[in-house]
Amino acid sequence: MFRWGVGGSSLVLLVPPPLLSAGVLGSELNAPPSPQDGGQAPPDRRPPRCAPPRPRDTSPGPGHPDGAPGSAFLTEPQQNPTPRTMSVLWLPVGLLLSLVPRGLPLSRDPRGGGGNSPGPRPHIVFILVDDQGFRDVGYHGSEIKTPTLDRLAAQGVKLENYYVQPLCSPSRSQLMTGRYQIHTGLQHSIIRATQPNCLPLENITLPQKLKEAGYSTHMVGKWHLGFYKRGCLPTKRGFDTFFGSLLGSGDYYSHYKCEGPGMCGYDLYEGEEAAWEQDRGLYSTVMFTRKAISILANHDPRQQPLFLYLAYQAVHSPLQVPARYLERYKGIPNLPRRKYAAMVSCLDEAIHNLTLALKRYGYYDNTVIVYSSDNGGQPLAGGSNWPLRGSKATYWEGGIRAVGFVHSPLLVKKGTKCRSLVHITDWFPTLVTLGEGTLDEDLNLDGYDVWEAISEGHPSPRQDILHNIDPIYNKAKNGSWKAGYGLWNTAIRAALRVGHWKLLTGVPGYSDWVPPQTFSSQRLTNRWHNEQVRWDRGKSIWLFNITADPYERVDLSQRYPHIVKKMLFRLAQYNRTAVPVRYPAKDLRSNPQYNGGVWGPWYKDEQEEKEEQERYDNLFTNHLGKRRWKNKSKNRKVKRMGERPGTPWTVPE
Ligand SMILES: [Ca+2]
Repeated sequence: MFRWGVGGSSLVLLVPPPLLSAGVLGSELNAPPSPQDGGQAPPDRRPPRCAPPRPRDTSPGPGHPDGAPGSAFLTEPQQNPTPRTMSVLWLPVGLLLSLVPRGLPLSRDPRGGGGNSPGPRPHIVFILVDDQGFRDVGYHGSEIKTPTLDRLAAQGVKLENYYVQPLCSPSRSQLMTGRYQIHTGLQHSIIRATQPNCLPLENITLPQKLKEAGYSTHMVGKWHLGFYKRGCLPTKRGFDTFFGSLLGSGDYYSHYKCEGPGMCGYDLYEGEEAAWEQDRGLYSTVMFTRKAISILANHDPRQQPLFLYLAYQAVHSPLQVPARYLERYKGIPNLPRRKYAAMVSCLDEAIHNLTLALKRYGYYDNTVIVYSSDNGGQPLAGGSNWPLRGSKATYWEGGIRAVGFVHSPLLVKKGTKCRSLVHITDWFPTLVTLGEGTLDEDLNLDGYDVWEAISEGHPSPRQDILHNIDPIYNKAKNGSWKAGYGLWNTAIRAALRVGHWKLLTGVPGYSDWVPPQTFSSQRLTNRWHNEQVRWDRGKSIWLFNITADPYERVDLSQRYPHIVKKMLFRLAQYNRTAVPVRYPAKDLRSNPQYNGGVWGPWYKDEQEEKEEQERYDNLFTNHLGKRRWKNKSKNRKVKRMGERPGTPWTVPE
């Protein structure tokens, strides 16, 4: 048993039992039992409602007695070409027409179906929650009560093979662009308040595409995609209106955010100006919900489709919550967990109110609600990803496998679970297509249109996910080119999913399983106490069959080296498409004291921007390229790749 102190309390670290037979995921995943691959999950005899597509040559089968993937790994990874648009209506036309309020404009027909498929374009409400752990929703077996989320998910489609990125800015950048981080330059960490950095302007955003398609676009809540110049602000990136914080994770009541000693400022905006008049001590979950409801009330749903991006500050630390929500959780002895649970309950109530408003103001029948966490929970701040491994900021499942569901009267198959791979980049093409916007090839999307997979249970077009390649995290002491068979330097932090398989290299992050912290109300058996925490000392490469072993307990990298090699080769292929990392040094001019006490743009003219761009272009060092040239491997392909342009460049921290 291992213990550490958390806020004066004691957090007990245990290893989960071998694939809980009655655990959270035991009934959620339809994993083929494969004892060799760590799979001991009970077989799920129910027919999958949204069965995962059989990956090309990647699933165990007669041709591959070891479950070895085949030629799919040798295929050049491509940025997703123009995703498919919907080929069928998701509701019978008659029923759709019955939902059309009088006066609603008819849709354009982007499907090339002759232009005779009238129907209202749906309103889209995207709810992004900050740091909600995989287990922190009622329907995943949590002690936290979330009746609204449970009901909305149960009546919609639960995404039970859904992935995001392990941190705030990375997930938000991929949601906004539909592109992997290696293709935007934001592959390293978050965008910090003091950095002259933001989502690069050459990327077209989701609200820009929906606005172009005729939507009224509104953002409420946390941005966290940079603000050093005005061109980075949400209202310059496609949103008609913005009310919220540029950073998030500030005080829930005062809306002040400190980035360090002497670096504090107000962080609440209306449009492009500080919303001082809102500084009334309102709890942000309540304040953002009221604002969202106000937007709904002041828009005519019959005249124009609406896109509302509601990005709550909750349930990220600091752990602050109105006292009345704490009353419900007196039985949770761990204080951070108790506060966190109360914050989730407040959020659940907020979404109940939002749903009521959607109905009251005439949106609901023609609305698609997407609910998603932005990354895994942080156990030190009350979150729980149990029984998944790892936590927020790691590439273990606990960092990237997220709570997510879609709720909408427009879904064809309601009350189902989608077990197809879905990734946060998929919302861009999915929602733009739903909104009948255009998806040009030059968008170079990594996401796929997954609407038919979600709504109708069709196979998903997504076969793999590049979780990330972070060339700045390149010093795993056990990593080497040798460990990567000369194909990849395993000192570099990277993670890739292909079909059932997941490969990790470098240092994936905190690697333990953190159990629920409510021992007084849980029946835990002593057998959990007898297992050893796996520290994975000396390793720099792991392979898991996630379908059979979702808790990443059995590393198969030694057993299946041929699969490892194929996945390493694929990582190297992805790496060739990467752009330089944008991670500039701190700029002290960002201090709010120079900006009227507010976090906000500090670049004042174009000359400054030009100089910054030149610094970015000229000063970065190509660490990866140098390492490749030092590599003694005889693999000619690797040497050729080192010569090619597009190798990630890194900037010293
Ligand atoms: Ca987050």
